[in-house]
Amino acid sequence: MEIFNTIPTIQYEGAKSKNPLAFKYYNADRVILGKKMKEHLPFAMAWWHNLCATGVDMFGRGTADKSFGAKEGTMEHAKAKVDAGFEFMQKLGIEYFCFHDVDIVPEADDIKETNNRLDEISDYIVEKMKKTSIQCLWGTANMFSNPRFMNGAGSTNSADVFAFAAAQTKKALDLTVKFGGKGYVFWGGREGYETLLNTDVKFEQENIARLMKMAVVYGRKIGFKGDFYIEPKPKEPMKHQYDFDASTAIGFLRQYGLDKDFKLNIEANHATLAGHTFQHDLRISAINGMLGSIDANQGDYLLGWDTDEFPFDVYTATMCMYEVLKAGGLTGGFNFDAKNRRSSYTVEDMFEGYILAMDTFALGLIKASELINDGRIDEFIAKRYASYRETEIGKKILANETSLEELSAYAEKLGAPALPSSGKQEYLESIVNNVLFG
Ligand code: XUL
Ligand code: CO
Repeated sequence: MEIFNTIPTIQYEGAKSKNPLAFKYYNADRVILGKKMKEHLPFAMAWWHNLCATGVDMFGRGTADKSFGAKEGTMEHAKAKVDAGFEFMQKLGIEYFCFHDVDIVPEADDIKETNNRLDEISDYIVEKMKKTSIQCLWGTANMFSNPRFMNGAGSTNSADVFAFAAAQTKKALDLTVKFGGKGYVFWGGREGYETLLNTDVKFEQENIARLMKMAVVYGRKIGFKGDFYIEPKPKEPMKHQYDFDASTAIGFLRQYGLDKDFKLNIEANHATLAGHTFQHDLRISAINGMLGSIDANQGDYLLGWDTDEFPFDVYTATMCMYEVLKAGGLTGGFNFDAKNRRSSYTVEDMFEGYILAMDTFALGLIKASELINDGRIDEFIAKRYASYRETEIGKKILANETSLEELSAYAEKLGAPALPSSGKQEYLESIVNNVLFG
């Protein structure tokens, strides 16, 4: 039975189309830099926002009806969400989904019962996957919503809660493998703290690493060949989240010997909450060989929290795709960890959010490829560091063949060095506008 019966399959109609239910820029088979758009942009639907979130906020209950014709909190509802999700993805041409364990079934009081429900729903999902060839991008365990996780999961002060988190991680890994998922995510959830007056940071961080190591051992044992990911976020829900940003997460992974199995899942709105640009965290991940996957959304510069908006900012999407293209693509994909605004509560809004997001990233891809083909930025950067390649002293520095003594003797002879060449930021920004707007 068709659930979204007022919505057609969404087609590419081109930039001149005024049809709200059509793509203006996302043309799946269009080839950009030798690859189809859909190969550059493996888009994923986030189960939680799209099929579960109703627009509840601190001041009011939900506005959107996500019952899909079934009673909330039942297995019938869980199945209706599967039906709705697969129809939604098919109508948009989305080839992947991402999920938390408790997005796909209502959580029971007892983990054995929750796991039985997960077995039942995952059989149902696998059937749908076979029929549609839709795949799983990544799975994860929700170890932050239930009150037992108030002090964290891996970082909790309770050994029993730690054991419970391990049990949920095990099951979520089983499901990810059952779905053939490419990745497994650890978003820090409540792994952080509010005050050092009650917190042993070293103890907590070591315990998070223990949980992650057990996940790697178990995952590899059951045949998980994909990447584990940390998804950095600086704050919210905790004041101090341990996985603050890409640099912090990379340092943590290296410290605990997890860097061979883990990469990062970079979320735009998390990077901006950390006081970085999205592009910054992508670059830091990429240069460390850890750019795995992306949670594609955007925040609001006027609001200091995680608003998870559908991406609309073409400059940001362009610079994101510039990083992705330069990194040679993602091993993961683009998960729209985004939700409609509370007052956009209709079924059309659900589709229009994804159309906006997919078109924004398609535009970003087109414009990033144009920036690369234009070549002026690459050329400028290459010239900017030329003194290291073109002068004797520069070559020595790069070859690690000099010392403070030698450089100090050189500096004395030099007197005052000439100013370095101009950074030309305004000129470069005008190139970006020129490429974007012609
Ligand atoms: C929270 C967030 C999560 C993770 C998965 O800010 O981004 O939805 O992506 O747990
Ligand atoms: Co996310």
